[in-house]
Amino acid sequence: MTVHKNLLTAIIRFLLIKDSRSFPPQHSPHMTGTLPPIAPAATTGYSAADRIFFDNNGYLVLPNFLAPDHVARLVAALERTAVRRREAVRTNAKQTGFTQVTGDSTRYFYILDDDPLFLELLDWPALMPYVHGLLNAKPHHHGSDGIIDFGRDFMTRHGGWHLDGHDEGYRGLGWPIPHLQLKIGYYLSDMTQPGNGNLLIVPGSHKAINPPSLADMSRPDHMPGELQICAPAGTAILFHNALWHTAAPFASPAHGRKMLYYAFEHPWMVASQEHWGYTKEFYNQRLSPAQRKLFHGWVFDPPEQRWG
Ligand SMILES: O=C(O)CCC(=O)C(=O)O
Repeated sequence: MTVHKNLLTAIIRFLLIKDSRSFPPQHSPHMTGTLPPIAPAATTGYSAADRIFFDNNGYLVLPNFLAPDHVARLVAALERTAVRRREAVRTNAKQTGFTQVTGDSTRYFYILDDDPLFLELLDWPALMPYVHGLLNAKPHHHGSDGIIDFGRDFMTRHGGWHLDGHDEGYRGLGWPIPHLQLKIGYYLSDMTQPGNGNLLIVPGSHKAINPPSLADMSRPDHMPGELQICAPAGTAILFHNALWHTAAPFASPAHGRKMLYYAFEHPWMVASQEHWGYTKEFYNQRLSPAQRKLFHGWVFDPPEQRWG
């Protein structure tokens, strides 16, 4: 009992001692962001249920997100641009970003100035509530790419599992890896069956402490817990940078896919250096006021002095 009493007195005395150290004056903390709002489903399509699903699983699938006629116009733009980009590769001409040519297949990066439809999709009104709600109320654009793949060009490809982001997926930041990028994949061809280069993910893996083994990552029969996303053309798939993902193998040389990817990040990140490849005219003249906000103010001439 005496021991307890002494201990209690010591604790009280300790709490009453005034701290004699001097600290520099502290400014009250300035909030540069707020928790994402949860928009009412009735007005935006984005709901609290979407948020919870994304938090727990690291992805969200929105089937038939783009209308069929919109998909058809995007496919035409994707094909037109592939022809132009392949020609730029062949002639070593300057292009924004870069283009990967594999046989007849083409994947090209930083596509916003390749076709007005690609720019229009950047801040597609139905998408932005998801970006605001899942990532940041003042998002910035991170990157974009277009894909036309023919199975015959990739029959020996497997593996490719990765996280998105610098330094092997921001892994140096520790666990859980923060949500720094939101990627959106748009299916533009029918991917209702597996084996079409569908997006292959491991649900919930954005919270995983341990990376898969190198052997698992290169297995042609894939990763424990994987999910191949089978969905129609027009589907949008949103996913967290720390979700393990890759493209599924093609079931036959006759299979194939057409896709677009867009990515967003926080406004205090610096985007990709490829953004400097867009022309001054693109930044100054082709972006709508809302689209300008998706880039840092310093890319404009004159620079816009603003935060976010
Ligand atoms: O090729 C694919 O569909 C996978 C895309 C991907 O891994 C990525 O954009 O980070």
